[in-house]
Amino acid sequence: MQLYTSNASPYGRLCITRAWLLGRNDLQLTFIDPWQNPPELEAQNPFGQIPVLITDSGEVIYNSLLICQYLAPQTSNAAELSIIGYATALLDNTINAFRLEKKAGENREHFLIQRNLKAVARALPLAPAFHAAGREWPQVMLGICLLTLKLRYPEIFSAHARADTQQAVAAFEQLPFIRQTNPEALEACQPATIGDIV
Ligand SMILES: N[C@@H](CCC(=O)N[C@@H](CS)C(=O)NCC(=O)O)C(=O)O
Repeated sequence: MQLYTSNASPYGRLCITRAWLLGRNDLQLTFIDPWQNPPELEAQNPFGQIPVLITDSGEVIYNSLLICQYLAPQTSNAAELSIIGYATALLDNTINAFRLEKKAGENREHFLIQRNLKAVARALPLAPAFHAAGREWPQVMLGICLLTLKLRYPEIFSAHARADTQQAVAAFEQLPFIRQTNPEALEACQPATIGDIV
């Protein structure tokens, strides 16, 4: 199996972390910048986005949630889906704003950026309880999404996240598997497979 991803993509990081926690050491990693429109990526995903998983039988799956589900098929209960839904919306709102600001060069006052960031600010005090030591997937996913917000918009995170959330995220970002999957670590290491992330 092969995963197309990028060093900086939080969606790719979800898939890498999921595979790492599952011990899928043979999963091959190809790092690629989707914003350069690489033909190799567009040949696999005509929408030009990462992450993309190519299964051993040649099926192509794009969308991080579906890739994570494929890596470990399991039924989630309502409480778990509720956390996954919150984490997904938090990440999507964060990345939508960041993309408009940093990729499209829009002003922070752009109404769509404001809409996304106000939604994040409203949602943060209502975040599900987060436990840095938890290894259940909804908790790990929530941690990665909260950490992405903290990295992209630290002032919003510190102003609106509850104290317990901030403490747990601070502990989470020190965990080895989180340090090893941050953008700088991946860029430095360029792991060829999940097993190369040590
Ligand atoms: N909903 C998708 C979002 C994937 C996504 O937005 N990927 C970004 C990188 S973080 C990308 O490929 N951007 C290039 C583009 O949108 O053209 C998922 O969960 O996989």
